[in-house]
Amino acid sequence: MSTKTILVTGANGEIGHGLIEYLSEYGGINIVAMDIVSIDESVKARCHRLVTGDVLDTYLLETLSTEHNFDTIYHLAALLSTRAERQPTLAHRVNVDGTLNLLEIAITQSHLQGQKIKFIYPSSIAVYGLPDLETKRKAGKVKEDQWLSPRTMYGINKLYDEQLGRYYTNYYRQLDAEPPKGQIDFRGIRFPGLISAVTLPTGGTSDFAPEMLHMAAKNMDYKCFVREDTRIPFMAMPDAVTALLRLQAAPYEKITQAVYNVGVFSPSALEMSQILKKAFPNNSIKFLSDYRRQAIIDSWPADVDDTAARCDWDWKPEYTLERAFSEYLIPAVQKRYSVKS
Ligand code: AKB
Repeated sequence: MSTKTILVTGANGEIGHGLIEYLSEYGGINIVAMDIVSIDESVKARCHRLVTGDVLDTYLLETLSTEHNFDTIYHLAALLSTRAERQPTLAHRVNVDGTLNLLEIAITQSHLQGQKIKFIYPSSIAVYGLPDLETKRKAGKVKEDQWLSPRTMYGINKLYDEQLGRYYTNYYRQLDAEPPKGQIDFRGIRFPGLISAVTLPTGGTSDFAPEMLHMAAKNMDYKCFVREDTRIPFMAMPDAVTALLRLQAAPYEKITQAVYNVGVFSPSALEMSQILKKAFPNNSIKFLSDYRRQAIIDSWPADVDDTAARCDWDWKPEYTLERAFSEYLIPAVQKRYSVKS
């Protein structure tokens, strides 16, 4: 079996941790892990090479591209929605210019190797923008082409990046005498909020759910920044990683769209707190809505329609709400923080 080299940007982030753990167990893969901060010890040992650097550093990216033949690029680096609202121009640079830089590296790689380079991209439910709660309630499971008027810088960046991916896959330099066709195979997933037992996200707006879990496990009270009736879709981290790997592995002819919804469960914030209360009865969870962050969450759909992912590449989550909490999240955080319930 020939060894493949894979570039992972944002390797030290939440998805990066989970993805690298799985990839390193496959065998036959050299992982080049890049992040702006130095990479955690638990991830380091699993990688072929560690690169501390910025996706805006084109010199660094070009150097990497001369030193490795990348088969696939997982471009995970991004500023999430809450952080992006605080630093919108920085977010635009990292989320959009950074993605453009990586797409250019993928093009260079495909010239060098004479083959298509897979570009796997985590987009987000933040690309959706529902105008009010009544519309959100009526919209139900939102399809990929509905309600695409995001109200956050992050959502706008993600939506535009999806379009860049489509452009680089289908229309790149279309006016050249001999347009170079099909050099990039861009595939994106619009992730819901993600909940991991191992890491805590930073700078997201769906963070209330993982924060609630980790605070409960640490036996600490939590002030949840959204209303009790708040509802957006979520997914357990192992399913998010499986989705990326499954999309990456799907035959080219099966892929019918640049980006896919994947959803699993959509409990309200109150329902989630009740599940946690049963496992961790000693701490309190209070709901003190921050109206600005609430407005962002309210503009995201209550659920998504993931029929296309199910049909095209057999997407099937393993962790339903019940299994996610009882078999993965709660036991893993109990172990992590050694809390006896
Ligand atoms: C965020 O809250 O910004 C992210 C997301 C939903 O993409 N977790």
